[in-house]
Amino acid sequence: MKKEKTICAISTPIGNGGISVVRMSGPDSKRILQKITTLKTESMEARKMYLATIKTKNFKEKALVVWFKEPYSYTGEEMIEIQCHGGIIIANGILNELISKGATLAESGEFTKRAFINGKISLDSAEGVIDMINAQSEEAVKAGYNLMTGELKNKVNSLQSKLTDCEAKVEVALDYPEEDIDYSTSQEIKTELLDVKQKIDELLATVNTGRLVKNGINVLILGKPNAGKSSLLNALVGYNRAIVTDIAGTTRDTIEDNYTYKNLSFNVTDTAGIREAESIVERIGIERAEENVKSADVILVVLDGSKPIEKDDEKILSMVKDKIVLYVINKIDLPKKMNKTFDQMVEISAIRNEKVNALKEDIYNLVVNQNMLSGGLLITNTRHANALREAQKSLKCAIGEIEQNMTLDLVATDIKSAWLSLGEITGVTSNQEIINTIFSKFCLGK
Ligand SMILES: Nc1nc2c(ncn2[C@@H]2O[C@H](COP(=O)(O)OP(=O)(O)OP(=O)(O)O)[C@@H](O)[C@H]2O)c(=O)[nH]1
Ligand SMILES: [Mg+2]
Repeated sequence: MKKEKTICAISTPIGNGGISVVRMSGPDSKRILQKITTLKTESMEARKMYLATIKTKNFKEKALVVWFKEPYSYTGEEMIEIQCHGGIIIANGILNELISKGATLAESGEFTKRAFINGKISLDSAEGVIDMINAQSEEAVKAGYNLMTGELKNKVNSLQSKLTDCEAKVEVALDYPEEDIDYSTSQEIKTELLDVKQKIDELLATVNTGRLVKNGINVLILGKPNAGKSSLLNALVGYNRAIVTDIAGTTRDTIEDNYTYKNLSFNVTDTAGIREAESIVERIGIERAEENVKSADVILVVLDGSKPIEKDDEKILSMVKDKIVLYVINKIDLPKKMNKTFDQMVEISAIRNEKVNALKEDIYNLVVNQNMLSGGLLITNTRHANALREAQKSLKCAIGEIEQNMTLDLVATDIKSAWLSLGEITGVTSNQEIINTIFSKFCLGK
């Protein structure tokens, strides 16, 4: 068997800080460490921290060193962690020294990939790790944690084992073709398949909430020029992100920022005021605003409350049909001239920061299904959702075939397909290319 390379990387962010962590994983970890320290690595005990002098080509450092014995480590291999003083020069110097003594610089996500290959974690758990790291809100951390600790994996494994039982029953019947499969056996299989299908339905029902939790809620601000859109963006994010002037057409491009509310992340996009524009730059800006309508989870249509509805407002009202819309009547500090009311309407003053929190609450209530935020399992990953949908399709076929008394070979094939699709979630049936793509999106040193 080919000997694995020993890899190393800096696992902490590059920059000044209290400490930096340099990690090494692979069969030569301890030997390589020995070459750069006076510590007697032979007598090290696993998972104990040692104060060691580290010698590099150009400097010495006092660092804390831990050895993890195979297979009791993150990657499942021999591992060394060196906690040195924070700072780019020290961590880089140690890293280069490890490389000069035989280690190889790790690729992005290679530690976690090795953990997966060595059976320490499933593919979905690995994705949970990266979701935890990239989380923009506390709810996203919770969802990542559930994934990382195997909630989905356990569910998928139990569904797969139910399918294996069904398949076994079908195979038995196939082995005795002279005896027709009796009605009660086929009903039994059907009931079990329906049960698996139902459980997949329940998981799929969480996809939308899962996406909102993981990626944040896309809030798009639309309105005619000078309605106060950029003032609203600033009020929502809590600082002067966008330029505000009394000149109509101030914002030309889309401007994005985000805020958190009730542990969720909201991605806000301010846009160019919509009107019949003469300038090419402004027209492109307006097109961009229009393109954003599709991917918005909620649209805030900002109307100037100190003016009656105008032609430009009418155009905007027609653009947002079929979308979740909240009508924001701005400038309530001025005498009211707005002559129209809406079902979903909030009156605010963006520049005085009045009722902006109430608006945040309304946005939250419009898009968030609170029942689904009880800390339960959410499907946050498109790859998982697609695998579940594929499994669902195969199950529907299998159930239909049983109902129509079709040949059992077909039923067996479809049950197997559903099983294979589910296996892609945990990685047992995923191909190498998919696995490589997933890990390449990880950060260096993870
Ligand atoms: N009185 C009052 N004026 C406001 C309020 N919000 C915004 N304004 C004023 O309205 C003008 C336009 O504000 P912006 O936030 O730049 O408006 P906008 O919709 O982004 O405009 P464009 O970028 O040109 O499309 C500025 O002079 C703001 O000070 C408000 O709540 N009350
Ligand atoms: Mg603006």
